[in-house]
Amino acid sequence: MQRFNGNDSDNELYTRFRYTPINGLGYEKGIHRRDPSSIIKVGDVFYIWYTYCKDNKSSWLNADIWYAISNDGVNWEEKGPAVKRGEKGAWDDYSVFTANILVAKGKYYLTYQARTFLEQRNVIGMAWSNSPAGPWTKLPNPILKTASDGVLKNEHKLGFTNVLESATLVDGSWDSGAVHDPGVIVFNGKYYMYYKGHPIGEKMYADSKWGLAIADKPEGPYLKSAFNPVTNSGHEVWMFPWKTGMAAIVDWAGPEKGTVQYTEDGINFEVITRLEDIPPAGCAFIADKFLDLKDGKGFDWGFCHYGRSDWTFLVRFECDLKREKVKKLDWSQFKHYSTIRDVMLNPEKFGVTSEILQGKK
Ligand code: AAL
Repeated sequence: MQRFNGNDSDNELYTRFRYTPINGLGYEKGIHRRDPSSIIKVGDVFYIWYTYCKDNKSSWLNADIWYAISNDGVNWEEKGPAVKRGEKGAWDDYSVFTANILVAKGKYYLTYQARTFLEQRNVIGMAWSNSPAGPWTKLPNPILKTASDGVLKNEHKLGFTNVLESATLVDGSWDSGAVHDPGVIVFNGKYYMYYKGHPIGEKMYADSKWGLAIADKPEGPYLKSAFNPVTNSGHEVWMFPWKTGMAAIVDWAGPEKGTVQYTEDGINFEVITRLEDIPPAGCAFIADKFLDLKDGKGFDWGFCHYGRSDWTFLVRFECDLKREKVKKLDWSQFKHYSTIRDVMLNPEKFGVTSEILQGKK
């Protein structure tokens, strides 16, 4: 009890997640939709951006950034490309993907990953617009790059191969292999871009952490923090204003995976609670994400992706991370309680059918 810091029911950053299909952006053979951005509301219309890819060799390379709109958050209309990859020879000529949105000073900014066909290490690009519906103007140069140390085998010749699957010749620092999942949040009058880094090294896929790069203006320059990495864990980045600071949902990689953390200054993070069944690549409708109010109120719905089917698709979730909202904590709200993922995936292997697993005859 000495290390007991409160009941889950009293912990404002504790929640369970409930999932429902999205009309218009759900499973579709032949198209990957993945890595959704934060959702914004402009007038009466919700907007979301995501990776759109028709290549079944990878769900994020050979891709562009598309967007969709909705009036109710459940029924969505896909509008088409927002930012497309560049001409052959450009630093974004192979893929633009994993976008996030920033709204600042009456303009809209998309931050995203970009790749050429030949260079395995990706960069982060930015495009801006006067309207969430575009047209988007790309900044001429990347706004963030990987650290340049570390050496990959055949680094400039591998073409399609993902950096995370390439052989390492020399280990590099924590964000030498990739700078991923860029997302900007307005904090203390500045633009705090959090991103995920992978090191060049044998275990680069497992050892991701998050970094911070700060700018005075929305379009940068973004300077990497001297305190990087600011987390010791975490895969897809998910930050939101919370009370006077910010909260982070730290998923999937590292000793503090599956936690919600709080930071008062944007640099020092502490674990507040643990969560299960976290939305993969989750992003939410965070109404105050760019307002810098020092009174972050949280959110109660968003999007994520399901990435283990032949074609990746988007899924909606509801949760109880909105301050002062009564939480739904009953175990029936958490359908994965008392389950095992491998059994759910292949029930026949365990001598049952999926109907039996769902409690049906
Ligand atoms: C996601 C994100 C980045 C990676 C890939 C597509 O989980 O972390 O976007 O590059 O997978």
